[in-house]
Amino acid sequence: MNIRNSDSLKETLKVYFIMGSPNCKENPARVLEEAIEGGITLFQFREKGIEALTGDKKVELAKELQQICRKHQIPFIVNDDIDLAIELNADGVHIGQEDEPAAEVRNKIGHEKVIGVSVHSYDEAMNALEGGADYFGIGPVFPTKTKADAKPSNGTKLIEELRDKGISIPIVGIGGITAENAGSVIQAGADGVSVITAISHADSVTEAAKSLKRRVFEG
Ligand code: TZP
Ligand code: MG
Repeated sequence: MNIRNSDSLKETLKVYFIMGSPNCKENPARVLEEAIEGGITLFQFREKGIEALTGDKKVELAKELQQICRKHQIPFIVNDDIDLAIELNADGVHIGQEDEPAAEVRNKIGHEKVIGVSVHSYDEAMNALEGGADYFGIGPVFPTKTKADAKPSNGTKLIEELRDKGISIPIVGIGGITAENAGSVIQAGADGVSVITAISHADSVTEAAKSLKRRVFEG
C-alpha cells in the first residue's frame, strides 16, 4: 500500500502521536509502546525543547523508537530533521514554515515518503500543496503550552475555510487537543488529531490514546 495515497493517509493520520524525550515523564520507548497499545495510528519523532537530545543520542533514540514502530507497523515520521529522516529511511517528514520549502524537501527524500506541512493561512496551504505536501497540520487549534513559539490559537477556522474551498488534502488539527475537544476538530473537517501532552503526560498513556481514538472515530 502506498502510504502517500490520500485516502489511506486519511486513515493513517487519525490518531497522530508526536513526542520526543522532553515530552515524557518516563522512558520514551515505554511511552511509545503504551501509546501504540492504546491504538495510535502514526508516530512523529519530535526531539525539541528543554533538554532535547542532540547528535548521536538523538539518533539513537530515533532508531529505538523507529524499531518499536516497525514492530507494530506504525508509520514513523521525523519532525524537521530531513537528514535524520533520510539516514533512518523514515516514512516521512513533517516541516514548518521556517524549514526548507516542501518542493526542496521532496527532491531530497523522494516520491515514496510522506511530507506534512504546518500551515496557518490559505496562502501557506496553497504553497505547500504546490510544493508536494501530502497533508497539512493546522493549529494551534486550542491554547498549548507545549510549543514555546506557537502562534495564538485560532480554533478550527482555517480547517473549515479550506474544506469550504474544496481542498480535499488530508488534514490534522494540532495544539491543545484532548479527548474532550477532539470531536470538534473532526467535525470541522480534519481527518485526524495530532497530540503531544494529552497522551504523553497522561496517568495512563494507553487509556488516553484509547479515549482519544474513540472520540475521533465518533466524530
Ligand atoms: N505545533 C503547533 S501546537 C504544537 C505544535 C508542535 C504543540 C502541540 O502539543 P500539545 O501538547 O498537544 O498541545
Ligand atoms: Mg519545524
